[in-house]
Amino acid sequence: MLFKGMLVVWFIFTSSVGFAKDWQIQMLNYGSGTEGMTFEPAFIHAQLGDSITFVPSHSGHNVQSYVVPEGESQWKSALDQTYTIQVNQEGVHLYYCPPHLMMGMVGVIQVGDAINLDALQQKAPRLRSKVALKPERMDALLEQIVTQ
Ligand SMILES: [Cu+2]
Repeated sequence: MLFKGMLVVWFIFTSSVGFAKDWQIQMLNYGSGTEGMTFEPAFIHAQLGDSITFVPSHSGHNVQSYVVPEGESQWKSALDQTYTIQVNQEGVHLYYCPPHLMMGMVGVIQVGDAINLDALQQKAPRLRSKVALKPERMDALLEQIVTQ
């Protein structure tokens, strides 16, 4: 009887949580590759309801959205603070670290399908124009967006 009850509890727990994933993105002065000032991972493909936490593993960083999916609010963290967003709209988030935008500290979160590609393609060049060092890093991130 006790075992059966535990199964019911397990079922309710897993179905209500719905396997939403908690992602972690490190904010780093140097990544695992050769790049300095980077989010790691800088591209993630999340699903609706997932949480994404930015971790200030190195100091001097924060994170701010530049493009968000339609219906989603713009978001911004405080310097050197852990910051979590939950993604509840489909589309692509393009974000950056304000102190290091010039050095190409930019990231992309795709949520489900990339249904806001038009808005993204319209706005991304303005952000890219502020990247002085290796803007092709940002291009490579945008190329990872999965389209149908
Ligand atoms: Cu930074």
